[in-house]
Amino acid sequence: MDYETIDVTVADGYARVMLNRPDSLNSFNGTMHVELAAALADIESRDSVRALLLTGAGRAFCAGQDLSDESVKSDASAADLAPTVELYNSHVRRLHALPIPVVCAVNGVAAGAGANLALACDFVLAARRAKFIQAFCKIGLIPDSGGTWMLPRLVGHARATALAMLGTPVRAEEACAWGMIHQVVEDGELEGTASGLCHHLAQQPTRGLAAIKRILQASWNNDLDTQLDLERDTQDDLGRSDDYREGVSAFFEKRAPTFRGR
Ligand code: T3D
Repeated sequence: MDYETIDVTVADGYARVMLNRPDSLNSFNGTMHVELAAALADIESRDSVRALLLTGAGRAFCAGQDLSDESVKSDASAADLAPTVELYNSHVRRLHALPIPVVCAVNGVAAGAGANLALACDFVLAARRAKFIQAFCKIGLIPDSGGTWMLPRLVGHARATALAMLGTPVRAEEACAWGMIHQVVEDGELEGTASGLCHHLAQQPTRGLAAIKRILQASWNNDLDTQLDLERDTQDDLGRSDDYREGVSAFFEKRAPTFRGR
């Protein structure tokens, strides 16, 4: 499919989605919202796509909402932001629920909803030059796109409060030390490292990885007993998968497994 504001390619078992409005730091206008939603739906519908890489074109990952877009411009009357926030909510819900691993390669600054879209991904890799900015407080807003849910879970309440209220940029290295992201990569190596990770993930037992994603998410709302029961049921289900049989056979045959994601 051809898009105007994003580039989408599918190869090597994974999809790569690049936000592509570099002149406005890949901020979201209405078209980009529609196109990202369509691309994610398309990716979700393809069994052959077993990982997703999300990144940005140019020097930024994403500066959040395009503040010059008609949909959010405030004039004398109040701006009606709920419809725009709902668009981000649908992206976050979809990334969170996609039954494949999602890798975000944060190639530069990630601000506002751009930062929180990145944090909604399963693996966040950031170029050393990248910064994460909860820019919302500078314009009188709260961190949206799941920010108020993810930040305290990732970095704890005290740091989440400071990030949200001060909007101070967090450098990639600091974000990694705080447990906000998975890895910092040298600027010129980000694309290669992220592609290598996606290539690896696309050859793994996809159903098993999807179950890991689901069960870790579920743990936030479960007590230990409930989670133990869920682990038992999930393992029981995965024990019937082709990939489990293949993994065990390969182990005893002392060869590399060929997982088909089933
Ligand atoms: O509002 C709602 O609908 C609710 C939903 C909210 C979701 C949100 O994401 S709210 C938060 C929106 N984002 C921001 O507030 C961030 C605004 N941008 C910045 O603070 C800075 O641009 C950055 C810290 C991200 C980067 O700074 P810097 O110095 O590297 O670049 P710059 O010079 O500020 O920006 C470069 C260009 O991109 C510039 O355009 P120009 O002057 O070259 O023509 C700038 O206006 C444009 N740009 C950057 N961010 C946005 C933007 N244009 C529109 N919207 C943006 N968000």
